[in-house]
Amino acid sequence: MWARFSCLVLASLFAFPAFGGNSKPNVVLIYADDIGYGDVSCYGAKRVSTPNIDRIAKEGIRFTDGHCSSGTCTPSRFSMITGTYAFRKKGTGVLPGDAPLIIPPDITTLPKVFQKAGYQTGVVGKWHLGLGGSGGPDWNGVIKPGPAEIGFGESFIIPATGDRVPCVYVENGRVAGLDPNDPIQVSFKKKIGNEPTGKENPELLTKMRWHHGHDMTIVKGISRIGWMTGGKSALWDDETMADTLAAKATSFIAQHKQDPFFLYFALHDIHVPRVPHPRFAGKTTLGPRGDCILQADFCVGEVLKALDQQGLAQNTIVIFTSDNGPVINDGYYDDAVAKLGDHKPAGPLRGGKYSNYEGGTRVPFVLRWPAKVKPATSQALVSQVDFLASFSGLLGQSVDKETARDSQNTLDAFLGKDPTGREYLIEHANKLSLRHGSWKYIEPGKGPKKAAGTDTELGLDPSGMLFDLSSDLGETNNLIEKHLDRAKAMAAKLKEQSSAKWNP
Ligand code: NG6
Ligand code: CA
Repeated sequence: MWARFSCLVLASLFAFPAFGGNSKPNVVLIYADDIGYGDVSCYGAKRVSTPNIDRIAKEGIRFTDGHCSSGTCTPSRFSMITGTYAFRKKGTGVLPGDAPLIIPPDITTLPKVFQKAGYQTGVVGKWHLGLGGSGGPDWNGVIKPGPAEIGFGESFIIPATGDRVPCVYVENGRVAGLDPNDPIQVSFKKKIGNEPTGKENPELLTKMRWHHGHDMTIVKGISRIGWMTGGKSALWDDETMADTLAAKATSFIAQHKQDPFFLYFALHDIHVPRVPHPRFAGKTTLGPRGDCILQADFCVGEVLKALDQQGLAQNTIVIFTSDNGPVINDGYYDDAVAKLGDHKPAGPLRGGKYSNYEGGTRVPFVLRWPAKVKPATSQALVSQVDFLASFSGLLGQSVDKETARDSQNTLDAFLGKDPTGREYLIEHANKLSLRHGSWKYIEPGKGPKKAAGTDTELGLDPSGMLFDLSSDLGETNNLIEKHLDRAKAMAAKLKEQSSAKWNP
């Protein structure tokens, strides 16, 4: 009997090495949309206060050099879920709302790592990784493959973005609240149905006017990207989106309080269209963009409250981070530019969403695990692409290097035990950059200095750029000529690390 007992003990130690047989921690990954490095108060924002995000930072670790993989949403999410940099695979840029699923269902993914370890897994919120097979999603039937096929046992998602049709939630593979007598049709190529559009009927834009793009079907007073018709009973309300998502997230937590669980809670805030609930509207001086930051913080607070209420806070890892840097005008007249004042959405960083500068991928990144992690600030270079290998390490699993090619086990950095983190990191926006310690090399790129429409600095220079972030965090002093040898060595390293394509 003792032999059997010790075998069991050994087996459980082997299975959960990092916590020596204690119960497995839950993981809640809260993924904000377009929230910049300087948009939350624990990173220095003064014009908006985010007490719940700040609470995670205060009770956990605040990373000052934490990154998403890309300057836009789809590739950042792709990298985080697959452990492979998105730029290795074609077709992983910002997707239309009717794109097929871009993650092959037969590879290891972040949620599958948890499933394999016996976790219940769920995704709530913005998806934007495509749905359905090569023909795209069947909006009026069962939508698959999708979240379930890549490892999420439960799902309640916005198919793409708030500014893309169809404006409906998809719950466990079906459009929620759809009346079969009013089927949905969607197109991103041509007008479909007789619904008014932002281009033809600007007088019907009761909530917000478009600035660039976003002139297609009007849904609930806002014109979007793409055309849709039908599905009236299933259309979401932009004002209640955050509450709807937060309620789904907290009910997932309550339902699974006895299980180990992994919840990927992908907020819609503060992506456009920024339509806060009336209780947040006008509560900052920054207009809807700032009000939606309050709303994002409220959602974080709902999660923290649910964990407290269920007695789960101690052994739950909560991460809050963002999918790309900030943008002020992303296509609607929503006062974000007019009311910006002295608020600095990227804090001390240059650029933002779409940009090769640090503002593109260096984002708020905080992690709390009261049972194991001491509160601290960490300067370690960490990336979301490493969640897959790091949680695999935590759960005693090996990583499939054939598929999760870029994910490294940086668990010690995530838990505050390693102050350095990654040796190298590739950042991706319209071009690739390489980080090595405090050095940053941006490969040569041609094009305008600023993006049309958004007015974001893109970080393009035909000769490439080199910065020493230890003395020049704002990337104002291009050292490429002064340190040509270093730039050449970094260019060679970047080429070596980025050239492999990936298409399983
Ligand atoms: C761009 C949209 C922008 C936003 C972005 C995706 C236009 C002109 N701009 O194409 O508004 O939707 O795609 O944002 O259509 S992301 O955060 O999901 O990557
Ligand atoms: Ca985004």
